[in-house]
Amino acid sequence: MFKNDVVGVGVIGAGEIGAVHSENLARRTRRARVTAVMDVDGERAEAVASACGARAYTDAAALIADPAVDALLVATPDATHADLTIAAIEAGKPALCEKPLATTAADAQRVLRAELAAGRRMTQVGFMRIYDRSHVEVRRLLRRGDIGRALRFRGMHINPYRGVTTIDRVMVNSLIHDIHSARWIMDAEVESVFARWVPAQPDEPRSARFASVLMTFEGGAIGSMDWSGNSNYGYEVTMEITGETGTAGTVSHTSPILRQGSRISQAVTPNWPERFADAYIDEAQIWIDSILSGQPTGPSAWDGYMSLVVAEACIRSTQTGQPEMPQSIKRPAIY
Ligand code: ISE
Repeated sequence: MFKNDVVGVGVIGAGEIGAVHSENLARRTRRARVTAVMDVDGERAEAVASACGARAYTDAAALIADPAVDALLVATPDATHADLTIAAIEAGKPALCEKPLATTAADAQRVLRAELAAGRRMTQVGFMRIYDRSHVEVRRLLRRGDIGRALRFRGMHINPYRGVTTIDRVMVNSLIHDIHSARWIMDAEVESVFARWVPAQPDEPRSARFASVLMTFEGGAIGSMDWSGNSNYGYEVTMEITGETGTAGTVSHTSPILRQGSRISQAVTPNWPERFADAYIDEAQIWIDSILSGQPTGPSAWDGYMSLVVAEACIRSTQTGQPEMPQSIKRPAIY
């Protein structure tokens, strides 16, 4: 099926994350090559395509139909993710869809229906933190029983300033990572959420500077997620699990600790491409290997859907001021 046992990847969306994935797939991933790059901005498509030795497109349907494209990487604006992923499924081509899978749970459900019609999982969702080596190590300790039963999840997600955003977009686009991390590491669904936030602009009540979410999980564990949209120092993501006999947490930064002039200091990653550079590389390799083996792996469309179900419960909580419970459909057998 794959010429020379190499997967030809069509990248849809040549923006910041699309360029990261294109570079990784073209230069750092075994048995993959970028054969096509699409962007509505023809110059941007051409720039990324030429760097990969690929064909440039401005039309997604034409790229998806290209016989040199065996699989799709969807890296376009969030609102287009579901339609493009469905188009890939209907073309019989697996897709790695950047998070979020959609901007609503109902839209993500359309992707579930497309996979159910195809009779198999064909989509991996870009929750790349589960490939971050520090996150992988925490999960290994937890699964080995080193800290006993997981009782509490804590997620911290600190962003540098990238413009004013709303609390609704924070839940769907940014905290969606922490929601997936919580479900993944706790191996449990979220039972209830209580969300509060601090506006970034006093005259824009749903603008977001900080947000905090309290969570309960099926099985009785609890959790919290803290988000910032303007750190004034860089980018920091941590995940910490407290169990019956101890706590396991990720390492924020791996840069050297400098002791000098009566100060101790450590460089902080400026943003997500730097902090998760290795995770994106591992994510791409695992995705390509899963395509070649025919064994889907990683976050599924179901994970993409459930993360949005929880994100929408968080949004409801910001509207009602009360705890809210995620409401999902029954999990189909293929997931
Ligand atoms: C961005 O889209 C990402 O996926 C980053 O991982 C996250 O930290 C950031 O807040 C999002 O906007």
